[in-house]
Parts: sequence; C-alpha cells; structure tokens
Amino acid sequence: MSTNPGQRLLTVAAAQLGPTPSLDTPRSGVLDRMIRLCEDAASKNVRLLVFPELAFTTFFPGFIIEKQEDVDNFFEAASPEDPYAIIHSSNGKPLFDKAAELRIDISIGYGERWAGEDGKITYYNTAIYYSAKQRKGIAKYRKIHLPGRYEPDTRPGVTQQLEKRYFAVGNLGFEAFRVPDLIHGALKSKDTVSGEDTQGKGDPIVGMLICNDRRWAEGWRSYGLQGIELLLEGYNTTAFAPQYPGSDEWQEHEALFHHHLSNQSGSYTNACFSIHAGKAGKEDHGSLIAGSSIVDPNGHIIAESKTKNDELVYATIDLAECRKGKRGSLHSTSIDGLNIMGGW
Ligand code: CDV
Repeated sequence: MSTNPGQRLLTVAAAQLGPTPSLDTPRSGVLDRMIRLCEDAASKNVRLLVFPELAFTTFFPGFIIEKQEDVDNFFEAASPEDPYAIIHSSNGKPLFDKAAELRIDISIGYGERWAGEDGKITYYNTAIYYSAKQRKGIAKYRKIHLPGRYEPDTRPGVTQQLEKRYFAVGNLGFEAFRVPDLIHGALKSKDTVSGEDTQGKGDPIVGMLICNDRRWAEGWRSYGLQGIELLLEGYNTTAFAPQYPGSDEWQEHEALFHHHLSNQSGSYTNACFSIHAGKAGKEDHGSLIAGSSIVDPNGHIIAESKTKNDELVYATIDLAECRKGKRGSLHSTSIDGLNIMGGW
C-alpha cells in the first residue's frame, strides 16, 4: 500500500449474520454472536462495523403475527426524550458496551417503537449510527421503501413479506452526516483558513439505507448530492419463494445479481464506498441471500462473504479514492460535501 499523504485510510467491515431461525425465541444467542463479530473485527483493526437490517431478531415480517403485544416483542422503545434508548436497553447494551470498549463504531438495524410527543405510537424499520468514542448514537435513518404487503398472501405455502403491515414509512429523509473520530488527521472547521480547499479533507460524510431502499436511485442520489463517501446498508433479502417463477437456484442467483447491480451502480454513480451487511441462510419463514460486501467508488466489489453464516467481511479503504468521481459529477466547487464549517 502506498503512503500518499492525501490518503484517508479506514478499515471497515460488514458483519454478516447467519440465520436467526425461530419466531418463538427470536433473540436467542444473537447478542453473543454479534459480540463475537465485534471481537473478530477488533482483531482486524476495524473501526466501523455494519450489521444487518433488524439484526437483533429473526426477520419477523416474514410471519403473520396476530396479537399486537406479540408484535411489540420485536421492537425497541424510543421517544423524543431518549431517541437512542436501544443503546442502554437490556437487548442492546452488551453490544454497544463492547463496541465502546473496542473503539468500533457501529451501524445497526432494529424495529423501533416510537412514542411521539402526542402519545402516538409509530413503528419504524430503523438503523442508527453509534459512535464508540462519544458513546452515543449520532444519526438515525428510518426505512422509506417498505416492500411487501399489508394483508397477508392467502395462498397456501407462500413466503410472506409484510413490512407494509408492521412499519410506517420512514420520516427522516436521506440526511447525510459527518462522523468524527474515524479518520486520523481530519480537518476541523476551527483549523481552516478562509478560501482553503477543504473538500474531501474533513470528517467522513456518511449515509444509511435499509435493504429495499438500495434498489432505487433517489436515496443514493440524495446522499450523493450531499457528498457522501460511505453508504451503509443492512438487508434481509429473500433468496427464493414458492410463489415466484423459476427454480430456487435461479431465483437466488437473480436476487444476488440485482443486489450487486444496485450496490455497484449506486457506489459508482455517487463516487462513494458502500458497505452491505445481510442476514443470510434459512430462517423459519424462508431463505435469505448472503452477498455481504464492500464496494469501491469505481463500482468494484472489493470484499464479499463466502458463507451463509456469521462472517466478517472487511477491507482497508482509502476515502481519497472518492474524489475523482466527485470532481466529475459535481460541477460546482462549492457543493462537494456537507459544509465543513457547519461540521464537527
Ligand atoms: N427486507 C427487504 O426490504 N427485502 C426486499 C425484498 C422483499 C425485495 C429487498 O429489497 O431485498
């Protein structure tokens, strides 16, 4: 690896999770598995670790759950007073404590039961960004493109996809954010002088998407226009289902193809790295693709999972590689990235 002074090196990883099979014991052992992945990541000097969508439980939108109290078991409470309550909840605390101890930032998905100021409860499919150094959540994203149906498919033997039943459409938009304490020597606004070219020199600019969001251009492009250098995404993608045409093998091949196509084109057209972490393998509701991966700003997959089990997929990346594509796509010199003066 060269020692170019403009380099912005960072070791990142996707924490692929194997199946969490059962609706009856939806969290059993998952936390321990996630902590082991954190420890594995620390041994590889990983500073940022991305976990899948709805990482703490089985993929419950694949099931028909009749009673609201049972549905609530799959969600974590949050409110305006405590928007990142999962960080200190019994279901999440051991993981976030371990991440803080190991100095690894985490992006992770979970079901969020939001009690608004008006007392109204809303359920979201959410991802947060946890800063290990600050020991707190610094960004939240709520899934916008909810796939599937509200009413279950009544045909016998089908695989259900009921996200429209269990979640409201995300209401936080596509808000990029800067992450402090990740890149050594990142420029801070207080250290800049008037007229200095600060582009690509500040704290990394990051955005989050959740699963189906990655297939559609508007999320990527909204983030791209804010200058993101890293796109983080967790997913649970059906590998095959009996109601769809084609053999199981063909369907899974096609699902993986579209997964990579979306990620590679999104990274390339927005000149950013992207990290994709999946839940893989056979859960009780059906099978999920693997394909956890890291994509560079030229659209190349630089690391990919080899199994359908818990697996760390990691790479050392140079965020300076984002500059070439950004220079080509943004004609103004002033909109390349979040204004560093308003940054950290
Ligand atoms: N969890 C998902 O969002 N899954 C969708 C499937 C249902 C198409 C996906 O885009 O992978």
